[in-house]
Amino acid sequence: MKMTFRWFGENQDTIPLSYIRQIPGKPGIAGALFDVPVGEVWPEDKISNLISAVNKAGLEIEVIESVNIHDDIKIGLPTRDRYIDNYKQTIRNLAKYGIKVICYNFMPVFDWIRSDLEKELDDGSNTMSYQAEKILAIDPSKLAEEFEAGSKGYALPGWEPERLKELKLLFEKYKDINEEKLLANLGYFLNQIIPVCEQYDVKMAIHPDDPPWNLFGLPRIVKSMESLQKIIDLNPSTYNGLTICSGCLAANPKNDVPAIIRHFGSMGRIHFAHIRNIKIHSPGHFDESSHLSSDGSLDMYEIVKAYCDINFDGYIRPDHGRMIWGETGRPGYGLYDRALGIAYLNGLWEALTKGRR
Ligand code: DNO
Repeated sequence: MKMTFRWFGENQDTIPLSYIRQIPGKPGIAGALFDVPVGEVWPEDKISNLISAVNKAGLEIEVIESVNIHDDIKIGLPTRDRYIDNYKQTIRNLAKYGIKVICYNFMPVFDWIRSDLEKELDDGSNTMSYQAEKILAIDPSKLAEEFEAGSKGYALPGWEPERLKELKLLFEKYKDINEEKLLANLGYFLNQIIPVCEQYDVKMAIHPDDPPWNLFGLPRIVKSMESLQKIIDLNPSTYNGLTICSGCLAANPKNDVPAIIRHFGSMGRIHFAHIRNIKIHSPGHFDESSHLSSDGSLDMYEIVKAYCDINFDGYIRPDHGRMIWGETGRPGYGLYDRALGIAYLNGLWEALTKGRR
């Protein structure tokens, strides 16, 4: 496996690349451009600046998280073809600079959702939390404002203000979209772009819906073993692959994450792994815990073992971390707890791989 660390760019991240360089094992970067509107082509000069900043710090970048998908593609509007053409050009541009994997998601309107961005835990750290009653009590048209207020000025991934200011209109556009239509629109998109991915050797890795259930009357289609299988079946190429996010999928306790990893991993369809732990208090109520098994509800040993057993050689990253030791920054994306996550995951990996000999 190839360890990575998510970084938001020079003017967007509180963490300098020189600090990431000091994390044991020198992780690669999972990066993105955050100043290109969703749907537009990522310009070569901006890609080149990102890559050179990372390389100058002595690090590599081969994964992009995310190139987001324009809503017209998800809704299946006639205008989608223009956005799909743009997406193809972005793939070509990224390939030119050595990018191997693109993580993306297909969630309508909202990306990941939490009811609290800085819940205080017993140990005094802060974390992100989800409580179904709180979410259901929120008017979805206000959710974007709440996220903006809670983010303390940090742009949150997938919560682009320019897109979300038209929320009512966006909801209106999705009114006839059910799970079947959304899946068909994903199939249309994949069948258009996968030949370009094959030609340019860039693998697509769809991220699960977070949380993995439908919300606000909007359909979600990336949430279980069965739904992941339907996506794999849309296009037979290995370039049509998955990001397996343990914390996302496990929010539904019916999802057996190690079994999902073994199933799709042995087919060579997992290209990116997000590993984090959550503490499930009751159905629909969880906090993001430290990565350690005993701090949450997931067995991280079993999860990492599943990746080891399939000889996973794709990219991995620790996922969200808590805010600890007084750190402040973009919720979920501080340095300390994620660096601890890396040290722990590397430890599990070393023990598992050496123990196998
Ligand atoms: C949140 C992230 C998501 C994820 C996208 C992938 O912190 O897990 O924004 O990057 O859904 O496209």
